[in-house]
Amino acid sequence: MGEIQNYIGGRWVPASTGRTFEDLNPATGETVATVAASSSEDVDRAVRAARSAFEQWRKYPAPKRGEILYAVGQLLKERKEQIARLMTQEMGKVLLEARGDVQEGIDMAFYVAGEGRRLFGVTTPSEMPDKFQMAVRDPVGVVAAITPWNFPMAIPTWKLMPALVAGNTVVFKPASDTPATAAELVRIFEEAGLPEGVLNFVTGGGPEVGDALLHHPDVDIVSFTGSTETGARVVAETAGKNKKISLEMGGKNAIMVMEDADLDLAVEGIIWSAFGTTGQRCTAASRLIVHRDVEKPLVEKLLERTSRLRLGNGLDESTDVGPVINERQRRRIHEYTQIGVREGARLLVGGEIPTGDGLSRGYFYAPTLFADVRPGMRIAQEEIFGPVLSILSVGDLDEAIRVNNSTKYGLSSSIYTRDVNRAFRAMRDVTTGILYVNAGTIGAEVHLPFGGTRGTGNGHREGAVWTALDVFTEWKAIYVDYSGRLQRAQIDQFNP
Ligand code: UN1
Repeated sequence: MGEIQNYIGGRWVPASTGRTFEDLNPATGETVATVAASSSEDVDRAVRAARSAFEQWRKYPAPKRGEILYAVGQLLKERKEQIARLMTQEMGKVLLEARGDVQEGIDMAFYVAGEGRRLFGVTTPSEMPDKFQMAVRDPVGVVAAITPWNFPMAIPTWKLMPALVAGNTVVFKPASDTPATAAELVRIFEEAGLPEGVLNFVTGGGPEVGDALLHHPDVDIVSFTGSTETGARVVAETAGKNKKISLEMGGKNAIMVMEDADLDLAVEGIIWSAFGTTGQRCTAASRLIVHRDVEKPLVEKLLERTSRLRLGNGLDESTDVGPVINERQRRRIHEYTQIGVREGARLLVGGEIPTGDGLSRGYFYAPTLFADVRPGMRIAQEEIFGPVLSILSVGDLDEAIRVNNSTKYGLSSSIYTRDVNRAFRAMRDVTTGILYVNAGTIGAEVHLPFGGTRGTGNGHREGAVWTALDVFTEWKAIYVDYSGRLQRAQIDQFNP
């Protein structure tokens, strides 16, 4: 069992409160680590450290900033297995997926490292003679990175790495359910030679640490991934404070299966997207929109596969589905399945807290399928964030797309069809930020834009560095007049 402290100005220090909280293993209830329970005082110190490091860091040559990220990538690669095991212990996802989560961090590190030698700006000709002009990206200042527990490595790297390569400094607040993986990442940055104060790490609750970051006058950017409720709070608390806000929130992602689809292929994608990570991805499939001609055979296959899924501790390589993150989330999931039953959906399997061997001490929930779900039902509209799939049937592609697009979220969708015309129609008409053809709703790669429309976000995208940089930089337009005389734009006429 370890102890996790804050990392401020290049030093590991306990919380100013002297208090700690426990990081628990959701599969066993055992303590993984004790963690600093910080307050606004710790946040203030961290923000000051970040602010004073900014002046030097913004002038540190960008290719050299990128080289530090490259070293981070190498260290992550060396420690992949050890970090994955730690992640499974504190987060619960099965080892195979924990390795994937660390791999996503490695991919991000190597990808963004190269950005140190790009950070492209724009040049464009002037309307005047003897005048040069360009636009360059400037770092903004201090970034508050507030991250969720479902991807304890990947999501922090999506935020920290583009922010740092662009020359910002960072205060990183990890989710209180997964601070140990986050602390490993910070230690690796330290080992890789990141200068003091450039990355700071403060653990603790949302009301204490999160709110203090939102209110701090010296925080320039808040990059948040988490629940829609907390995202709304980020917006409310920062209103009128002139901070840049980037939000990545919920999803109600759907897989559409057309009557011409390869059903066996679709079943693989549905099981993986609905029950992988125990349904706790923002991109998890929580709706299946199926053409009624193939509903019966598809649902039979799904039922068969779902009832064979093995629940258990994610460290056991034979486990398919780990626990959910904590008791509060499990209660919420169970409330939703009861709502589904009350709304008149037909519970096909699951909907309960399982009682098998070795499951009693963890927060397990049985993979759940609901049929006869109508588009307006709460289980078809609200994010559940657990292993619950709602099945809706439709008569054609247009209806499938309409149902798909009709929720307040807009993150990920998928279509299974063998007809290229239908695939292209879906590509044109689906309004989510991510769309998969003949694959499930999960599996985004780091170098494409990640994010969603409507209530999923506020217009920003992570992942792809060029879109991430729109959050972490400001454009500066620069005009250089080398004519040696006054040239007045829009007024002086050019005479050849
Ligand atoms: C999330 O859904 O919370 O696309 C992040 C995926 C992963 C990242 C998911 N690469 O499923």
